[in-house]
Amino acid sequence: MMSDHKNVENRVPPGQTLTEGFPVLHHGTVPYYNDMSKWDLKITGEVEQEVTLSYMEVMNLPRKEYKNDIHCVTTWSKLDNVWEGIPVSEIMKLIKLKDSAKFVMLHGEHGWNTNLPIKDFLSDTSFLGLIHNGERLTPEHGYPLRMVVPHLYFWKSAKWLRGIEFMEKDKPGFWERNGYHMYGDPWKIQRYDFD
Ligand SMILES: Nc1nc2c(c(=O)[nH]1)N[C@H]1C(S)=C(S)[C@@H](COP(=O)(O)O)O[C@H]1N2
Ligand SMILES: [Mo]
Repeated sequence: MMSDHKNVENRVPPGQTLTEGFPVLHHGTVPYYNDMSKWDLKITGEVEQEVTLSYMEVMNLPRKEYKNDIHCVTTWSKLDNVWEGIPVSEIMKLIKLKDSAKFVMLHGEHGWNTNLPIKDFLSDTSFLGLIHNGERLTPEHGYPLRMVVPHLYFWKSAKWLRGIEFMEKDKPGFWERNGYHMYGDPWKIQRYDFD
């Protein structure tokens, strides 16, 4: 996929450098699954009724195509990603939120997590990604399911997504507890908690 070179300058946030590759970045080990009957996606917290979706239930949810640019806090940006993913609105159809739900904690495999305001989670540019540039997510990039929140630094895009927890109050996730910004807007260069 070619970049739209005419507009590249206004698509790259300050301090970022373009990459054509797709770097792999995470804490801990890559999960390899051989039995998807043990995999599920849990929707918990400030909801009327918590929901657990099986792998097949998730795979059968409606999908859409998305195109976006992603910006990693370690300063690489990758333009023109094409994804197939599940709109957040499809997840929201399965639950009834309580009025108290104001923030979301995304839970990856092995307890890794990241927090964001509910408004950013519900943005119609946010989705649960399954396919990137025509290929099923590799284990390194989050197979079978990863969150994608392209308007925030890419660490908010939890790989190996296993849980969506709605919260009343904001709480720091893994990198947020380790000095990173609670919000992480690449256009405001919100890399660290003091930014
Ligand atoms: N579960 C999980 N998701 C994660 C991470 C992680 O350590 N664990 N790292 C985040 C960070 S810091 C980045 S930059 C992106 C990297 O995604 P990529 O490896 O697909 O480029 O994943 C994010 N999602
Ligand atoms: Mo990152």
